[in-house]
Amino acid sequence: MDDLARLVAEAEAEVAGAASTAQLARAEAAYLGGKGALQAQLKTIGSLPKEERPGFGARLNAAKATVLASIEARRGDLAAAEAQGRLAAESIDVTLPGAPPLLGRIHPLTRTIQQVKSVLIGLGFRIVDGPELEDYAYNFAALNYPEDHPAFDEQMTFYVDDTRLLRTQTTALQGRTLQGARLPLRCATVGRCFRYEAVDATHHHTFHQVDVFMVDEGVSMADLKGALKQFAGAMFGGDVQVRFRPDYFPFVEPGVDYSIYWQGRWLELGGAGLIHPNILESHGIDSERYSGFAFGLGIERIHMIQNGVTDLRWYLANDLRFLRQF
Ligand code: FA5
Repeated sequence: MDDLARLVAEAEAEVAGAASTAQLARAEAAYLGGKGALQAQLKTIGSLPKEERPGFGARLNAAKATVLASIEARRGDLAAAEAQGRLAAESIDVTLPGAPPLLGRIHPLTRTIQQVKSVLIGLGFRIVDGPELEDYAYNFAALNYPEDHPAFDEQMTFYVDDTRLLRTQTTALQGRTLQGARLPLRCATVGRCFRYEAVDATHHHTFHQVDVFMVDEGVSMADLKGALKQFAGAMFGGDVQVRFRPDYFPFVEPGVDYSIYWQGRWLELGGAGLIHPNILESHGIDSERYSGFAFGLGIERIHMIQNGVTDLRWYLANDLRFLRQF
């Protein structure tokens, strides 16, 4: 076997043994490429006697054509097999059960807030928002808190600097709303409050309140009781009785805490009363002519009563086992 025949045999063996189109491409370069073994044979022509040169050229061309034909045939087979492999790897079994997308849901407190707002709007109150980072003045001073009164200690406060704090009660919005207000006025606000408290099953450092107040001529405790009865009835359902007991808040006179009779028991809900005349007067409202009521309560407390939740810490825990129940 001469050099040419040996090269063709070698090339064909390599082509037949190529396991992939990439390996085949390497074999093609090794024999037919510019620096390939068969191409190199061209350079030997010069060393041959003149009469042998045409014959050798023809045999070299035939050898290259033979190897090229083998490569093309092998490439066809390998490419088909590789395409088949890709299809198999990427195939999807359409009969498998689908993976259900994880659906989010509205947080129970958000839903309670939505319900509270919609009930209050139905009762004719306008929903107003106030800042969580509140001026000391609105949270305490404008609400008739006497300087150095023990009431300050009742609402342990996160102070941010000398004049600002994290509001301890949504009642803080009252002063902002009464400023330059046109009467009559019926407002409500819902939002987060913060207190520097020991956390337990009924107290958190972060919680939510709703505050409701109205100012008009001749507003009385009877109006307050009526509004509370309507509100509680809409929130809890059924015929709800409301009970007042005297309590002290600097911003109401008289001040009460109120309970509702619901499903056979008395439940304490929050604080209420008639807006203190000092507050009305400080906003230029004639307290001989106008009066107002205010009540406030915890949003968590509402959801706990509605759903029999016994520990308020769950609302901030973000535990899906709890949240998925609502
Ligand atoms: C007040 O905050 C008054 N601003 C309520 C008020 C408004 C009285 C208008 C008169 C007129 P009190 O501190 O009791 O009152 O809080 C009211 C409600 O907020 C409580 O009944 C409770 O449901 C909720 N609350 C208070 N502190 C916390 C706390 N640390 N964690 C969770 N809920 C709380």
